[in-house]
Amino acid sequence: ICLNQAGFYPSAAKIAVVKGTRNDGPFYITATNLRDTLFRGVLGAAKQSLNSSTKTRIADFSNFNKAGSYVVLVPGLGHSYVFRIGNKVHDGVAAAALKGFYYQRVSTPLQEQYAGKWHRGAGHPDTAVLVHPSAASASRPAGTKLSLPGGWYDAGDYNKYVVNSGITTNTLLSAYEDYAAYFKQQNLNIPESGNALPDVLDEVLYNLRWMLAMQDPNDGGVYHKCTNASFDGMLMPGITRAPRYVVQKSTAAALNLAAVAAQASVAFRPFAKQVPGLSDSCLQVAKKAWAWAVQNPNVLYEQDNMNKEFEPKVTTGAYGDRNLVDEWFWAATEMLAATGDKTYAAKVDAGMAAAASLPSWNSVAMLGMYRLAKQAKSAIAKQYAAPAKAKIIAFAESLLPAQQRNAFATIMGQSPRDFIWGSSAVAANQGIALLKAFQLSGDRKYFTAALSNMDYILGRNATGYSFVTGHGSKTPMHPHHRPSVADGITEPVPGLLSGGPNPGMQDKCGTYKFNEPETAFTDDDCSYASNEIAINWNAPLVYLASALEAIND
Ligand code: G3I
Ligand code: 9MR
Repeated sequence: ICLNQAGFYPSAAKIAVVKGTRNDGPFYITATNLRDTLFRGVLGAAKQSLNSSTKTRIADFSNFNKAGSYVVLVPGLGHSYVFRIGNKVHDGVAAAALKGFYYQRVSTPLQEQYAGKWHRGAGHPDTAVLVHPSAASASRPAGTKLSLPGGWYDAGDYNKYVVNSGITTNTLLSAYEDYAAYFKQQNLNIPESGNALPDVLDEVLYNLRWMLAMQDPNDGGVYHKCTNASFDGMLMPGITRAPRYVVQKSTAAALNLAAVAAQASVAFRPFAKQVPGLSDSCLQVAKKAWAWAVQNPNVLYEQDNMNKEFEPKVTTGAYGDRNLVDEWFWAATEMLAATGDKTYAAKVDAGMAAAASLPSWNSVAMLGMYRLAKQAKSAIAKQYAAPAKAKIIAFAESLLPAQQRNAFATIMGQSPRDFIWGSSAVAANQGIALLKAFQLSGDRKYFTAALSNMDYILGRNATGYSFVTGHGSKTPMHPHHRPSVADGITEPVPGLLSGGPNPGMQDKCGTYKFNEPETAFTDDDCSYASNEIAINWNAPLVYLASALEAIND
């Protein structure tokens, strides 16, 4: 019996899914003593999943809305985990997902008063990062030492990638822009809690300062990543002393930094007292990165080619996007919003024709649509708001019909193609698109649909896992996350979103029990393809959970 293991808002749709079709009679909502029956329903018709051989029946108890803790009981089968009905059922997940970023901080010790039993020493200092031969320039020859401390570890590995930091930081800043009041009252118990910045901006700042430093001030170009030559072993951060490098500059990195720095210049502008000069520096950096990209419009990061030419070979994550049309578009929308300058309009025009699609690290056009639909202060930007809004709503609308056919009654899983590396983030990003449509249209059906994907992430899925570490009754205990593997603590670092089912199973881990799209998941630390964690997956979880809380409030 699969359900959202955190719970349900009193007025929301409430669905549990019974796997298998043998039971077809009544089901009950009982108190946690399994005796006091509070609601009786009848299981729905058998459904064949679109994404595996699984068959299900749906237990719909939406009409039951009394606050409390309960289980779903199916005679002859058993009962579900305990769940709650109440307001704020996702408040804890929202905070934990954002706190997850604190645990990913690279160059700072995590003190016990903030990190609890997961306290640890500082990770990589990154104060003497070497310029890799692929990145050598006249002013910074190979071997030059750069100071690039801070930022978040990308994932279960210990490297820092500008491209993936881009969408991540954008998503967190957008969450703040869209639901500022919610974030202003949030206390994450991080070292900066209690200062005049909302915690979400303090956390973003920790990464932003590193991103800004990835620009070469001599020419405005941006190094693609700050990395070890090869992945560190499964050890605590700060233990290994392998040299760190910046590799070649890339257009994708320049455009990601331009977009994020432009967005940050707007977001931090009201906080001139707390972070003097930051907004202006961000805009300077953004303009210089853009100018570099204009001069170098299609410098791809092709790691294999780079390794044919330069030593040492670099074998860490590539984030090697080959199509930059969407990066140009996104960066142009942020530059336009931050400056109102019509020089950026040409690239916006060029990107407007594309159909809206789900955002991911290598497909960011939708981030530009979100920007255009929202922030239109200047006359030149205003003209794009209506078409962008129409595209976002059309995209959200296209997600809706599959929920009826879906054996788990979620938006996630409208087709097997939803189950890619990091599928949990597909669910979360669909949720964001739906909430954007809700914000733009006021139509509650999009909110309801987004909530179904929160249900997916927290347990109403074919694996039965809540994919957020530490949040739910059945959660990943062995994520591919170096600190969680190496720290000797039973529970993994909390608030991290596991990648989720991925039939690609590229890790060739031996413990997958199932291999169909929605079941190809194994809670094993060898499984980086289904059970790693990553900042670009956690960020949409932060957005989704926080927005649901803010809207339901
Ligand atoms: O773009 C193609 C698409 O055209 C094709 O239809 C599809 C079919 O499989 O594949 C698509 O490429 C995939 C690509 O992601 C883009 O989605 C690859 O198969 C897939 O292997 C690739 O996975 C990426 C993975 O790194 C391996 O490169 C993940 O998106 C990405 O999240 C993951 O990121 C890693 C970093 O490299 C290192 N740090 C950890 C992080 C998370 O695991
Ligand atoms: O730990 C790495 C993980 O963060 C990446 O997502 C993954 C794919 O690039 O690679 C992992 O590292 C593995 C490497 O690719 C192959 N040897 C085993 C490494 C992990 O144990």
